[in-house]
Order: sequence, then structure tokens, then C-alpha cells
Amino acid sequence: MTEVVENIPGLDPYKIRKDFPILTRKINDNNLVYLDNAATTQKPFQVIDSIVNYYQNCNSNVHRGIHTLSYESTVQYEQAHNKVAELIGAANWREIIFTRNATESLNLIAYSWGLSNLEEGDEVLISIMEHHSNIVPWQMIAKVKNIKICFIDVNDEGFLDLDDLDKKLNEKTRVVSLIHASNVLGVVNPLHEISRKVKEYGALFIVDAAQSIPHMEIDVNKLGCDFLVASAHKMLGPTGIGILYGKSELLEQMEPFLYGGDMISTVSKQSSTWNEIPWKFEAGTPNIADAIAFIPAIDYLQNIGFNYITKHEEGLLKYAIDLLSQFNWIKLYTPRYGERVGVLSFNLQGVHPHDVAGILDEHGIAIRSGHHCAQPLMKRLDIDYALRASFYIYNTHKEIDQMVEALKHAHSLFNP
Ligand code: C6P
Repeated sequence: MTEVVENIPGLDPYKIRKDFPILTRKINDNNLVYLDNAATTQKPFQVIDSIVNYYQNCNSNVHRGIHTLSYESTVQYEQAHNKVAELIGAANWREIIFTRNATESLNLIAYSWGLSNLEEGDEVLISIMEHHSNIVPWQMIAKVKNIKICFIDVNDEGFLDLDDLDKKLNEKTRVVSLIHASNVLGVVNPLHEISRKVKEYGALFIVDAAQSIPHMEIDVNKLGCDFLVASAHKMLGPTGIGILYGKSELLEQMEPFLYGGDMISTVSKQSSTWNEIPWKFEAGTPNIADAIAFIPAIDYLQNIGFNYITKHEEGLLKYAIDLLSQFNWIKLYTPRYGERVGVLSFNLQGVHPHDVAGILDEHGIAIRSGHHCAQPLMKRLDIDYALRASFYIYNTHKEIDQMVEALKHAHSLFNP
């Protein structure tokens, strides 16, 4: 087996692991090998402690009281918006709205912007590799407004087909909404290049960064996007916090998504006026504790440095691809080259992925099996389901070796 250097300067997975209490768990008498990071990442002590500290020492509603606790919660909650704004290069913290997750953020855009701005005959251009969250909301808008949803294909190697993009982008295109990094193929789409083309047609450009922001530096100005969505739970943060970035001039014009407390400025018997952004889009008591705990998650990633995170994952991905490529009974879907995040999809010939995932679980190894909420892509790849191993900052080459041994075991059970 190849000699592997684990320590990329600035990123020592063994040191990082000490901050993640769950990684000491045993699953079926084996040490947990957690390779399902594209579904959700594990949380370090810093995030867990923040949640405990909030409920022990600060718990109070935001924007609703002048007492000390409410003031402290409000300040920290606003700091969380500011932290995200700085992370992605937003002009102002008011351009950051907290939702429940990336899915809700995409629904918010589709309903609030789409319903008011799209008309019959307009086209929304997405890709065949989109997550269902960036397909289904547009289908709902299409039913109401009679718009057309067009799909950019992938080529046979698994990359977005840029010639197909050129064919499908036209004067009728009002929205282009694209996944930045695929949760199945792992490929990173060249959005800087695409955004220039989109702007030539004056269309709205939406980026689904759910699988890219955990792994690389994101700058909304360089991406040239109007909206960007992501989920905190895929980047060490808590569940229940979604990011929606929107340019302030767009957010100001848009109608609210949900109506009720905190999103209003004035309410009379028959009508209301709206609060300033971002509160116009954050109706009701928000997820305060988790928003605040998102701050140490971002700090944690920034302290490591996204350049080191990207390099570490590239190393793991290359190592895993090299190992799995030796077996003619494994079919890989993730391309063997190009810009990718640490996501590797594959199948074992003749074995249902759920059976393989079950056997790996007996070894204490967590990988995902299924359609990965990307059924149109599955159909394009001519499969129903796939296995997916996805890596993050605390994963090691040794864990990939363990996965490979478990896959060999699964193969031998089905091919005695
Ligand atoms: N993908 C996966 O295992 P939520 O569930 O709202 O936090 O994220 C939705 C979402 C949107 N876009 C992309 C590219 C995604 O990968 C996801 C979530 C998980 O692949 C759960 S299906």
C-alpha cells in the first residue's frame, strides 16, 4: 500500500478529531468511521458548548425586550448574520437571511421572487445534476405561472455540459439556478465563467452552495450571483440554520415569504407594512441558539483555512479513487480528474447499494446509499441508486483503507 502523509501543514486530522466527541463512538463494536459528511457533518465541542452556554446563560427572545438577556441574545444573533456576511463577502450583514436550511432558502427565492417576477413563457434554467431542492420549488412555480423548466445536461465524464448551457441560455431565460458542487458527482461547476454568460442575458443567477461552502472559499462577488443558499449543518454548524444571501436591492423589492411576528413594521386591522431586511424574511421566533452556535463553526473552519481544507479533501479523494479503481467490480461515477470536492459515488456490480451500506455499517462505517435527492441525475447515469462516501476535515487515509477492506468483504459475500 502507498505510504501516506496525513499531515498537510495547517491540517492534522488526528488533532482535529479530538474536538469531535462523536468520533470516539463505537458502532457495532467498531470505531465509528464517518464518511457521510455530504449529508451532514459532525460538530466540534466549540459548537456544542455554544449551544449549552446559550441555554444556560443567555436564553431569551430576540428583538422583543429591553432586558439584559434579550439585548445579549439580539446582539449575538445579529453577529451571526455578520459572520456569514464576512465569510461570503456580502456587502452588508442585512443581505443574510437565516432560514431552516438550503431547501427553505431555495423555496423562499422561488416563491417570493419567482411568483412576482416570472410570467407565462419565461424559462428557468437549471441542470440535470441539481438536488431536488433546486428542482421541485421551480416545478411548483411552473404550475402556477406556466413557465418552462430547462435542464443543462452533463457529459459522459460527469461534468456540466457547457455547450448545452450555450444552447439553452436564451432571451426567454429569466433565472439560472445552479448547484456549485454536485452532492453525487463531487464536481465543482465553473460558475464564474457561467455567471458572465447569464448576465449577458440579464437573467437572475442563483447558486446552490450547499456542497461547496463547507470545502472552499466562497465570494459572492467573484461568483457574480444574485442569491446564494447553503446549510450550516454541512459545515460543522447545527441543524436548523440555512443561509440565504440576496443582493439588498432584490431583497428590498421582494414580498415576504412567511407572515406574522417580527417581520412587520406596522399592523392595522386590514393591512400591514414590512420590517427592514433581513427581518422581513425571518417571521416568528428564529432559531437563536443554533444561529449563534454557527459562529464557532465558521471560526473553526477559518482557523484551519479553506485552502488547507480543499487540499486535504483532494488528497483523500485521489487516494480513494486510486484504491477503488483497482477493482473491476466497482463502477465509479465521480470523475477521476478535474475540480471536485471530497464526494465519491460508486456502485458494486450486481449488489444493491443499501445491502453494501448495511454491511459497511456492521464494520462501523457510515456511508450513504440511495438516490441522494438527485433522481433526474440518477436517471441520466442510468441507475436508481448509488453509494456515496464523502470526506471532511477529520477523515484520514486509514479510514479509507478500512472502507476498502469492508467493500472487499461485501463483494466477497455476494460473490462467494
Ligand atoms: N444534500 C445529501 O446527502 P438541506 O437538506 O436543505 O440542508 O440541503 C439541501 C441540499 C441542497 N443542495 C445540495 C447540493 C445538497 O446536497 C443538499 C442536501 C444532502 O446530499 C441531503 S439530501
